[in-house]
Amino acid sequence: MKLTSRSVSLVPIMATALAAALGAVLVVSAPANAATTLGAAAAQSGRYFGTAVAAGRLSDQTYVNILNTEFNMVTAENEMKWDATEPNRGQFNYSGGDRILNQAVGNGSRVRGHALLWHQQEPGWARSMEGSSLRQAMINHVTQVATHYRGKIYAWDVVNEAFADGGSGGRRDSNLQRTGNDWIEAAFRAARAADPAAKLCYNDYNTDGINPKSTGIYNMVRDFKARGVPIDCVGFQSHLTNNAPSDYRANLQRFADLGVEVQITELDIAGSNQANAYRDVTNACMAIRACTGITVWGIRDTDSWRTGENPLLFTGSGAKKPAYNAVLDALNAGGPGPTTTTTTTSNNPGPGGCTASVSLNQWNDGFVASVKVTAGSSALRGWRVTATLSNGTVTSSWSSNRSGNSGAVTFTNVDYNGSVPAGGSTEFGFQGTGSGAGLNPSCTAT
Ligand code: G2I
Repeated sequence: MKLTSRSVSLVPIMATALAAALGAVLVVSAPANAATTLGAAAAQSGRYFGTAVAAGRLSDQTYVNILNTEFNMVTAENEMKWDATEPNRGQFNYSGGDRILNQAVGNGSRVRGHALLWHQQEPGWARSMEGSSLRQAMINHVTQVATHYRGKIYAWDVVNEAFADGGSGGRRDSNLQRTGNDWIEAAFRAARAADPAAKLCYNDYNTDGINPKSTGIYNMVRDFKARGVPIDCVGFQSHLTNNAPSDYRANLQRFADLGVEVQITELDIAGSNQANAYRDVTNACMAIRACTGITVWGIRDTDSWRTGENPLLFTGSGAKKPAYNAVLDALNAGGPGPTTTTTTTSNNPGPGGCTASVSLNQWNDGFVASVKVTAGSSALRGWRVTATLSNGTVTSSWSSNRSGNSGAVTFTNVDYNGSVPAGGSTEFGFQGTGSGAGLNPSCTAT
């Protein structure tokens, strides 16, 4: 049986509440019945543990046994990329991606989509394109693929590896980039429109510490948040050798502080310090509530793209390596992940009215709230949402004008999201310190 985050995530909360009620000091110790698989161990704190999967290996029994036992998130290693899904312009092929998705779903796992746009593994027809025709083809690709998988993907890597290595902190040159600097936000908006339920991530490598490249991405995410471009998560690939950078955790934390989830998306670690480095990376994720999960880039060393470097958790014959035990122990000892609650308040939803619902990510001393404003049976020309913070303070907000930062806080539309068609919706958000409990949003058409 798989543990679900819902069934287990209450345990630490109840323990904390009990300790608080008794005025006791909460002694944290390893759970008496530590989980024995990576997925179950991660689920104890509301997180996932995933792997990249290659469709061609799904007929290998050793591979499938480990996959089904240990992991509860799956990424298609190549099968959802542009060259695989749209080999000819306008002709889509989902066979490999569907095979991986169906296998995962049949096993109760969720799926990370990888990757809608990447300058590598563009199909030949797109590689030879530029300018506005490429922009059109690229947006069509995002729309078609995200629509095909609508409602089935936990998070999409919407754009992969768009930043340059080295000290510039800027974008990498590619035909995608040459269509205009706004290509990334255009892709995110198209993905959101096609699959509103999927979390939308930007994913890259060599971003594992605080460096010019990760800072360039940080600035982009901050700008997206400020302007209401829909981005929910940042993926840190973490293809490492020997050690994670010493500021690995601090780097994840600064992104989390922008109000996005952070995910470790393609972890593999070569070198003699492997087990320790895997432990450090896992501990870093466990220490950040907005770090929702870890994905390793393959199961056995022989499945790795890093041929001969043995960077994974299982040997070629499928035995658990010391790095496996290091990760399992760190997951079992892990701190709490995000608790997400969704509340909907429906007031005056009829003609001229609107409803507001809030999805709240709460951790010890802070929260991120995403609020969805939905129009009633007639279109909105403007809206106002009031939410109550009895024990928290708003530190920043996006896609809205705000008045106040505690008590009854009012948010109104900005110029680009005031018009909402009948039955349609738009989102804004805010983050703060303290508790976001009991926000109880109410919406009024203006
Ligand atoms: O390069 C490592 C990863 C870096 N981040 C993005 C990931 O998508 C990327 O994954 C790798 C896959 O692990 C490889 O399996 O992406 C490579 C492509 O750049 C994948 O390699 C390709 C080979 O280049 C092709 O020749 C081969 O047909 O794998 C294909 C399928 O086996």
